[in-house]
Amino acid sequence: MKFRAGIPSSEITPKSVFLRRREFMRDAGIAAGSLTLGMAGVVQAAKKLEILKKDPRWRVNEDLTPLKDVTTYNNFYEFGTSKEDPAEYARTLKTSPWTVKVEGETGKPGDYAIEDILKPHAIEERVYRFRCVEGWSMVIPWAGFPLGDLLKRFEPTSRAKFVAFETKLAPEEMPGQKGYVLDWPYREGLRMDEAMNPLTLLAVGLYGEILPNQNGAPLRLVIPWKYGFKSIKSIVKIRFQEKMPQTSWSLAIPSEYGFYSNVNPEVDHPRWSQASERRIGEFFKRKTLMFNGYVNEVATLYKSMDLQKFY
Ligand SMILES: Nc1nc2c(c(=O)[nH]1)N[C@H]1C(S)=C(S)[C@@H](COP(=O)(O)O)O[C@H]1N2
Ligand SMILES: [Mo]
Repeated sequence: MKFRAGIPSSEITPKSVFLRRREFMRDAGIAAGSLTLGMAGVVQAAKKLEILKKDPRWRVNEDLTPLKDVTTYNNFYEFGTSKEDPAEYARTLKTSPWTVKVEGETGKPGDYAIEDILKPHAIEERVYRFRCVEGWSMVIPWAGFPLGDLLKRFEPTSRAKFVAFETKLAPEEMPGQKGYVLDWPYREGLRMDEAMNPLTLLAVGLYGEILPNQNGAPLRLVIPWKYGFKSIKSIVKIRFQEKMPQTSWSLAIPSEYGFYSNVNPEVDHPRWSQASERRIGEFFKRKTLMFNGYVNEVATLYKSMDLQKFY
């Protein structure tokens, strides 16, 4: 079944769906920061996304975290290390034009314009739990499509065991990159089977709108069974490789952040417990769920692994 944000499919003709997708394609290529209205105050115009699918299978039945919190309480160290920094500073990130380099063990290496990346994919809305390693969590209605659907198009070779991702490197646009907080650019990676898992989302929006810069425009991962830092923002590179990729946080502090980083209430962070979390907007803590509640979807990926060791 297809839905346009809140409107049943019976009310939209295939043609209007097509036209609105074209509109999205155009809009998605426009930097949120360039859609400014007014003068000094810089008001960002929200850009509506065409949501074509809302499958109940991918929708957590819990209260959504308010849009305001999702877009003003962020981690995006390229713009500073405090939660308020990204909302305040991320407008300087230029998201158009945007090119993604695809390289390594792939039959289709090259530089792909974001329009070409997005073209064949229907945008769906998925409501996922999102758990930061620091102990807070949210419930966010993302808009995007399964990462695996994109990766298949690049025809990974049999040697592609992992896939690595990089965020844009542009210190003039991302002032945090002028300082050494992490070894820039921000890097992340997944094992191929994790990347192909249908839960793994490539997001282009949230709350029915194009991603605000602070949430990782124009393209970011959302891997809901892993701690938030795996969900890399503003992606410009995808590399298929045989070796396990280096990742920013495990490079920075290997004893605290591993490659897998699956949400696991039984494996504590060396400096704090991971058994519970604070859902943004709630007063009492709640218990953290194994794989953030996605056991049915992902437990088989790790069935023969010692999760204390492969944290
Ligand atoms: N490039 C980049 N991606 C990043 C980060 C970052 O600092 N830089 N922070 C990560 C962390 S720690 C979290 S919790 C999530 C936060 O995503 P949100 O701000 O959209 O909630 O983004 C992740 N992706
Ligand atoms: Mo995080």
